[in-house]
Amino acid sequence: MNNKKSVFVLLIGETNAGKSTLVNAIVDSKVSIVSHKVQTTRFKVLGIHTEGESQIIFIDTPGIFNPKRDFDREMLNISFSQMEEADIIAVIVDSQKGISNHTQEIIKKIPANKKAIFIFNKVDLIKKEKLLDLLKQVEDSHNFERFFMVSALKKNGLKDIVNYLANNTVHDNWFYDEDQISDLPLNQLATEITREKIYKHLHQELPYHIAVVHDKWEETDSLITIYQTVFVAKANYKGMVLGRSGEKIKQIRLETMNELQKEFGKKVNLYLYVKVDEKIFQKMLNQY
Ligand SMILES: Nc1nc2c(ncn2[C@@H]2O[C@H](COP(=O)(O)OP(=O)(O)OP(=O)(O)O)[C@@H](O)[C@H]2O)c(=O)[nH]1
Ligand SMILES: [Mg+2]
Repeated sequence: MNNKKSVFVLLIGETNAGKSTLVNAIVDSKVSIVSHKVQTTRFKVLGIHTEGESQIIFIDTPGIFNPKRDFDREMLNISFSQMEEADIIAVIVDSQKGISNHTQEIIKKIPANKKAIFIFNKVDLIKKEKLLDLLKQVEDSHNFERFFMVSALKKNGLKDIVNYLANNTVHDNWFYDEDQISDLPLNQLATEITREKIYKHLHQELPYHIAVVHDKWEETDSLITIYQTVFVAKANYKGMVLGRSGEKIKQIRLETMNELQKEFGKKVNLYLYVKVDEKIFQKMLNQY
């Protein structure tokens, strides 16, 4: 095809707004993990959607949280510095939660001449009247090109976003192959899915003191064998991850294997080791 066009779109918004859910829904695959816990996304992930001549490259960022701790401040800086590089900025909010101070802060940081759109997500959870109210609150805050009201979870309204972006490309070439949906290496996708399952099964603060690291990948025609280490920051966390007689880690492993099998279209065997490492928080920061 000769008229290849593309655009880089930075998704930015508070943690839990549904950024990763939206990217996954548009590219129709899991490229970024999702959970109901805050700060699920830890590093930027690309979700690539190519349709006809247009390639839309979404940059899914770690959500903005209360930047009290260094870790959060670090993530916040990453997102803001990316605003300069993106072609279009998409601010996304959880409509049920409304327009918080954090969201106002995000809006203020958008460079004045940068094209931006606003996405009200989770409209499945609220009444229409409330949306008008929310719209009034942000209408005049930046010169937003368009406002979208969607449910990323139910995949409602996403086509409008895709159409708009496909019509607002800025580059005369593609940056990725037509069938590529992410820039995440498969071994990293695998550690991310393990992390997602750990988040799902553990309920305390614990998940933020965890890192999943890829150790080894072995592949034959019919089987992929993956070895990963789950690092926890304190000795007593190890017991929580393992669960009584190892029940919890067993379940985490099974669910991860099932999902990886679907993603890779091949049988997967996963080995998970749990290790204590007090400096894991520092190591996580070094991943960026
Ligand atoms: N009801 C409803 N829930 C949604 C919708 N979109 C996302 N969610 C849920 O909101 C939660 C957070 O979604 P994520 O996609 O992980 O949010 P995020 O903005 O990527 O969060 P961080 O990575 O922490 O910044 C998950 O439990 C999703 O299932 C939606 O349109 N409607
Ligand atoms: Mg996310």
